[in-house]
Amino acid sequence: MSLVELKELVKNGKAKETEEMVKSLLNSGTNAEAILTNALIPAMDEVGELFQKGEYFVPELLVAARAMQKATEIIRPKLQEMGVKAKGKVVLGTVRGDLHDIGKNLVKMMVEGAGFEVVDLGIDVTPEKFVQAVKDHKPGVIGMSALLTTTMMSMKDTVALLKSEGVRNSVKVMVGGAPLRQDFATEIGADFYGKDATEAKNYAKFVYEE
Ligand code: B12
Repeated sequence: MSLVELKELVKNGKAKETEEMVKSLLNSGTNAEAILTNALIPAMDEVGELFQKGEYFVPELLVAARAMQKATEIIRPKLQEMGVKAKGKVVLGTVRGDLHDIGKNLVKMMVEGAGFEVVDLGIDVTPEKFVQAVKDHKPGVIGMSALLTTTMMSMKDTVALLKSEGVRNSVKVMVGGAPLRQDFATEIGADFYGKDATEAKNYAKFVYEE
């Protein structure tokens, strides 16, 4: 029973075994922060790398995410008791008119896996809702996802509304989704275009480390 073994279980998406191992590690006195920092986060980092290299596909990501979720459910209350703070806050959503959320959920999983708090606004999120969430939650980053060429333009509207509501400078904007490219992100005034969930996570880390 070790953190190395736990990391392997999460990487391989063994949810039940992950849950049991986390419980027994806690019972034997391993602290929750060590479990998060030395096993769970590195596991998701490796999962992201395997995905980028083309060795893992969406199903492997999803089972790893489920194992990670089981583990975090158990340790979250312990972390709160210990006063461990999230690394930062990220607001995520799929844009107005768009119901595709598989990619957005993968981004959520990687960003949460890296120790951030994620406010997930779900699908079909209007520019008004994004702006309201920025005002309410004061995230360092917002991430918008779009899978339809027809809904991409809503990202532009959101950036414009952030500006006209005077909150554009308080938050970094990242965008992603299969039909997007860097030139579109640049054109609409987003700060970052990420081609996958790992890039999203790395950008959130970059923003909070700056
Ligand atoms: C699954 C799917 C659906 C499901 C969605 C289920 C769900 N809960 O998401 C359902 C059946 C509901 C659906 C509906 C429709 N779909 Co659809 N759908 C797809 C499909 C097959 C897969 C999309 C997917 O999940 N990919 C896997 C994920 C992991 O990839 P991803 O989203 O790109 O995310 C990755 C990156 O892009 C990035 N990323 C994503 N978001 C973000 C955000 C940030 C901030 C960052 C940094 C990175 C990032 O990270 C992710 C992980 O690495 C695609 C075809 C395809 N093969 O892509 C069509 C597709 C997207 N759909 C399409 C269409 C047309 C539709 C419909 C209009 C069909 C219809 N006539 O009803 C409706 C629209 C509904 C709506 N209003 O949104 C077209 C879009 C064409 C276009 N260019 O606009 C596609 C391309 C199919 C096609 N070839 O025609 N769809």
